[in-house]
Amino acid sequence: MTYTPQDYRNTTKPTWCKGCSYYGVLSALTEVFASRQLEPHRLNVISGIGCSSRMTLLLNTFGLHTLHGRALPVAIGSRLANPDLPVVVIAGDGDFFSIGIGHFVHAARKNFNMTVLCLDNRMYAMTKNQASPTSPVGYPGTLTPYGKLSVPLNVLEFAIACDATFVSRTFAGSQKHMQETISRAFDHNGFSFVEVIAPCRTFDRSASLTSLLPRIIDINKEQHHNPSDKKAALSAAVATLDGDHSTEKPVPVGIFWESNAETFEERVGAVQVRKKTPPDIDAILDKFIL
Ligand SMILES: Cc1ncc(C[n+]2csc(CCOP(=O)(O)OP(=O)(O)O)c2C)c(N)n1
Ligand code: SF4
Ligand SMILES: [Mg+2]
Repeated sequence: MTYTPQDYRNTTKPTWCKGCSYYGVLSALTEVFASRQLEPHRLNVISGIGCSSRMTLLLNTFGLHTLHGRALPVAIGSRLANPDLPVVVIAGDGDFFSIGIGHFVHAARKNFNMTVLCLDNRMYAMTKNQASPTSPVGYPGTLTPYGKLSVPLNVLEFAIACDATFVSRTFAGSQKHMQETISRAFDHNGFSFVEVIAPCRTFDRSASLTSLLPRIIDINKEQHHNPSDKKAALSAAVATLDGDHSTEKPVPVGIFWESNAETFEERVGAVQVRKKTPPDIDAILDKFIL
């Protein structure tokens, strides 16, 4: 049997607003799955809570729509229980970088083999427009009537600093770039992070897919950025933070950083080979009895 992108979709109708950036992400994702001819039951797609996290409800794969901020620990559980099952984690900027930021640090640092897509609309959209860690200073969210007071988090710089082994950025208005980037992330053996610039059609009056498109530049093609150079990766990441969708500055996308390192699952496998007999749990527990 040959799988088409449609084979990864179930019959649930999306509840996203008309014109939402996330339709394009769904389409890119199912194209990538079809290009790899993966059987739908051999994929696990895990999300948190938010408009972005509704993605799992629309897919015909295994999936878990978990709690706000908790997609990564559930994904880690899935990887440890069955390392043969590829895991894709999808959530929003609020989910990953506000309530879930601690989980991001540990999952990246330990290099769990998973593809992590942050659909970044620079706000909490599902709860009707609050400032998120990636919103610019002054952002007029519903809980920041005088504008957001803190500076935005540069998620690419942060992911590189957390030792993620693949760090990239793409744009929901460019199907080709999105598919290429998600494919590369999916094939990478280790923690692969993709920030998808995906403006909210309903609440963000400063940007849209159409207004951002002419500002997109591909750092690998147009600036010959070499993703294996960590210093260059960090400075390219720093340069992405324009802080405001309404400026005229270029919006860089591409593969910023890629390196090879042993995954946590591989280390667990090596221990299991070395230590053929399981540990004596009773003996371990006895040590705690006074
Ligand atoms: C523990 C917990 N805290 C808060 C909420 C409320 N809540 C639901 S979605 C959301 C934010 C969504 O923003 P983001 O993750 O960026 O996704 P988006 O809707 O923008 O795609 C919040 C705060 C919740 N569901 N659970
Ligand atoms: S509120 Fe924004 S992010 Fe949520 S579905 Fe509508 S357009 Fe998409
Ligand atoms: Mg968001």
